[in-house]
Amino acid sequence: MKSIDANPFAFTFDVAKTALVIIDMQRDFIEPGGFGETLGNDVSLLAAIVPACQRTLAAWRQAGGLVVHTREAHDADLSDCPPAKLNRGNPTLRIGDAGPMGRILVKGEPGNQIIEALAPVAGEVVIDKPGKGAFYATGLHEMLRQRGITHLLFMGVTTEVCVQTSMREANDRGYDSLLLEDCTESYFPQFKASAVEMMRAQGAIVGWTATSEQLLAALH
Ligand code: C5J
Repeated sequence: MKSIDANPFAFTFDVAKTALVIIDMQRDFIEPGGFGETLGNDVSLLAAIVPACQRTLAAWRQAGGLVVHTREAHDADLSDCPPAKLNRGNPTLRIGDAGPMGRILVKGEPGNQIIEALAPVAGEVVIDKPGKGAFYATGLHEMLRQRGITHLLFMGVTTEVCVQTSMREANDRGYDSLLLEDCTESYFPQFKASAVEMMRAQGAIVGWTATSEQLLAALH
């Protein structure tokens, strides 16, 4: 068993029963010309976490733990994108529109691929999710249960949207989850800070938080 002096108290886990879940580190959110930028955001804020994510992924692979990558992705006919999501807000390009990296948030398009630095390797799980949460309409829970996974380590973007939603979904399904604070980011720094605080408040009401350095130290 491994233990991290996490916030608000120690997080103890068995690597064999733990998955690293990397939320939506896809070009759509991290690179210019994707969905994130069409919503008016500065994507360089998110790109800044890539080195810490890379170090963590490399250490987790070395430890032999399960890796799950997610992508926010829709079918080409958008039949899995409800009008409420499609028509929300006032982006310069909507989901399904053609952008500089192909159709926005559509499966198989260049912009929908996980960034090169964190590209999945053979044996890792890749989940395409139509919602913000990784458990909605994906089969993720069943796959994790089949593999005996009880604990989840989260990183990815954005902290208060897809990461937080996925951690809350995981919590309600009985997983113990830890968020790696320096491996997650928001287009709004104050939203990240609040999301981190609220998830670990009230005795880890949603889950724990720690730094990637603490995880790496525990894995040695
Ligand atoms: C958003 C995400 N923010 N991956 N998606 O729309 O957080």
